Amino acid sequence: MRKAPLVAAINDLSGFGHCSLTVALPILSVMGFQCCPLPTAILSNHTGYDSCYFEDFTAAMPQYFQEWQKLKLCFAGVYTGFIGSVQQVDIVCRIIGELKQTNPEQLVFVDPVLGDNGSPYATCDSELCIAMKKLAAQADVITPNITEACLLLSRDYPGEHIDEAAALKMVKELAQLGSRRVVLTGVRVKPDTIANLGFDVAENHFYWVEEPMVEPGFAGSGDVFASVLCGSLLLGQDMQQALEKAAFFVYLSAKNTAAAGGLAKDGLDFEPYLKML
Ligand code: PXL
Repeated sequence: MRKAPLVAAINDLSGFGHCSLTVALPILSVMGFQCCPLPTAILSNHTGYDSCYFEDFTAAMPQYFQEWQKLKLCFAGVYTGFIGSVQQVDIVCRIIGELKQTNPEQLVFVDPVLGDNGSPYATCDSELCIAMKKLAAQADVITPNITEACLLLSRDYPGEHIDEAAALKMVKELAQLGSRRVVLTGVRVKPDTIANLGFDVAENHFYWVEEPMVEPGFAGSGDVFASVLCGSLLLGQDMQQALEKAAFFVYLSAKNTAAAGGLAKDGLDFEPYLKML
């Protein structure tokens, strides 16, 4: 039997609330990868609740990674999510550099987690945005939502509802940050749908995927979308197929979570659908 390819998942571990590593681990596992977590922080639950326990993992990250280096691991991909400080971005950039020496072909997938619905997360300041641009430049794929796109492009947030021309323009500007492919997530061109817009720089080609919008918007939906997209691209699927799979999985999970009365902050109950991946 073939050994499962390794993916290094650099993200926070939030014990409850369906986001970051608790989303990436099951999704990448069921898609056939050994998902190796490198936590950036450990939380009891994500920060969308009234309170949480938070343990910053910055000081441990270099040593933790050096132990992986002793094991001479070869990763098919590195997938980054929530990174809480400029110092952590520097550590992650160094890690990506070292991993690329072992496997120059490795997919570098960066979800530039900075904010949502027009609000930057508490950890996000202008220095972190500048640092995140540096990380985006090292990526093969970046997956900002509109809030994150505006933070990366230093421009005012226009709301989630933007027209198609504005979305295409935004994606092209994001590509100038240096990644080979860009996916702008959560684009609300029509009132009842939610779209994801991909752009491949080398092919100069746009990809557009749309699903019905399910209210309320569930926390961590972007993490579920990014995890499925990352797994699909690593499996060699093309951008259109990968976007469709990720968008449909989020839609199905959201439809059923909403029908069961799930709370927006508890995230997507995607577990019953994992086998579809
Ligand atoms: O899904 C984004 C995210 C990731 N990590 C932490 C968060 C959030 C969103 O609130 O709080 C810790």
